[in-house]
Parts: sequence; C-alpha cells; structure tokens
Amino acid sequence: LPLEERLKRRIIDGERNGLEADLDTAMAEGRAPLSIINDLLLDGMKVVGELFGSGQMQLPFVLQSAEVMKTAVAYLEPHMERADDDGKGRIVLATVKGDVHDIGKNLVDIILSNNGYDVVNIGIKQPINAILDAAEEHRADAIGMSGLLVKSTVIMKENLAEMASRGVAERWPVLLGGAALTRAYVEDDLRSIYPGQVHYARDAFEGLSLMDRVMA
Ligand code: B1M
Repeated sequence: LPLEERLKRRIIDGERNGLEADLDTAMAEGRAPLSIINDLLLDGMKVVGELFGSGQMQLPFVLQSAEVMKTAVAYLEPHMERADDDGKGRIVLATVKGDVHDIGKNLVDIILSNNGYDVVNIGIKQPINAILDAAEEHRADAIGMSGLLVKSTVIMKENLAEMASRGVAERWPVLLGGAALTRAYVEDDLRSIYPGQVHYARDAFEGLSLMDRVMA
C-alpha cells in the first residue's frame, strides 16, 4: 500500500508494528504532523466508527485502533509547531461524566497548548463538581467539555443548568465539542439555559478560534 493509505489502514487494523517508521517517513516527505493526524489517521478512525456502528467490528478492536491513534498522536506531538505567544489564557478541559472517549479532547489540548493556552486537562468521566473545582483551583478563564455519547449531550445540559444555578455562568465561558453534539443543539437548546457564553466547536481548530474570541 502507498504510505498514506497504509497509515490510515494502521488505525483501522489496530496495527502498530512499524508505525513510528511510517510516521517518520511521512514527516520526512514534508507532511506536517497535524495533517498526518487530520487527513490520514482521523480518516481511519472514521472508518472504525462506521464499522463498529454497523456491527462489523467488535469493541476490543475499536480499543486497539484507539491505542494506535493515541500512540501516533503522542509520537507526532513533539514535532508540532509551537507558537511562542504563551499566556493567552487558561482552560480546564474534561470529558464529561460517564464518558471515556478522550482522543478528541486530547487533540484539543494539544492544539490549544501549542497555540499559547495553558490547558488543565482533568481527564475522562468527570462530574461537574470536579470540573468546577478544577476551574476554581486553577483560576481558569474558560471550561471545555467533551463527550461523544448521545447521553453526554444530556449531561452537558445538566452541567450548564448546574452552573447557572450556582451563579457561575458569567465567570466561565464554556466550549463544547464531541461527535454527538450539533451546532443547533448547542446554539438553540443549550444557550437558552445558560446565562453566560456557550460555544460549539466542530473540531479542535474551531476550539482554538473560539478561545481566541473568548479571550479577546
Ligand atoms: Co466508542 N462510541 N464507545 N469507543 N467510539 C462512539 C462515540 C460511537 C459513535 C460508535 C458507533 O456506534 N458508531 C458510539 C456512540 C453512540 C451513541 O452514543 N449514540 C460509541 C459507543 C456506543 C461506545 C460504548 C458504549 C461501546 C460499548 O461499551 N458497548 C463505549 C462507551 C464507554 C463510555 O464512554 N462509557 C465505547 C468505548 C469506546 C472505546 C473505549 C473502545 C474507544 C475510545 C477510546 C478513547 O477515546 N480513549 C471508542 C472509540 C474509539 C469510538 C469511535 C470509533 C471513535 C472516537 C474517536 O476517537 N474519534 C466513535 C465513533 C465516532 O466518533 N463516530 C465511538 C476521533 C476523535 C478525534 O474525534 O472525539 O469526535 P472526536 O473529536 C473531534 C471533534 O468532535 C472535536 O474535535 C475533535 C477533532 O478535532 N471535539 C472537540 C471533541 N471534543 C471537543 C471539545 C472541544 C472542542 C472540540 O472543546 C472543549
């Protein structure tokens, strides 16, 4: 297989033998690490999602694909360009309660960290109390929640309602992302229950431009 197809295939097959060598070759050929992730590896992940969703792939194999994805991202990260405008603001990032998906959240972490933001990534399955404690403790300027399950979209709504009832909405603009969310759900349904700013980010880059807007 040609290199690009092979890298995509590695995610689908969960094959990590020789992964680093292929990533090195792709970079040596002039592909930027982020383009390798976005244009090749995430394509593979999309196929994994489709195969799993249609019952053609079992969960342990999805897990293997996710592990290869994580290994690849960790390998590429030190090769990414870093802007030198540090100190643009601080965000607490979490995957919401009940949800373990973290590949997207961790990409958001990487993109924001490489572009001048201080990211406090508190991990997966985080209840609202833990998110707010972290935001308080680290004096965050914003809160980012990720979740991929349909039920996570409901949790996000509950979280915003809780923040509104605690009167902290003015203090923390919220960024939301994850495959089960839609812009309409965030902008039509969630905005109406949260008196502060709530933004939907389709991907990590939109997350970055929203942070730039929130902090402006
Ligand atoms: Co699961 N899973 N999974 N899974 N999984 C999905 C989400 C699913 C759509 C697959 C499917 O059925 N086709 C489905 C959800 C269905 C639903 O809710 N209706 C599903 C399911 C059902 C499950 C389990 C329930 C399966 C089971 O146990 N029977 C279980 C749930 C466990 C739990 O959470 N309690 C489960 C488990 C897993 C694994 C552990 C095996 C693994 C996750 C490993 C890990 O993350 N460490 C896994 C995976 C890999 C997937 C798919 C295949 C891929 C997800 C992924 O990493 N995508 C996924 C299929 C899909 O998404 N279509 C699926 C790549 C990633 C970069 O994309 O996270 O969307 P994403 O992030 C994007 C944007 O959304 C955005 O930026 C990123 C790109 O730049 N973004 C943000 C995300 N967060 C953001 C936050 C922001 C801004 C942007 O600001 C704060």
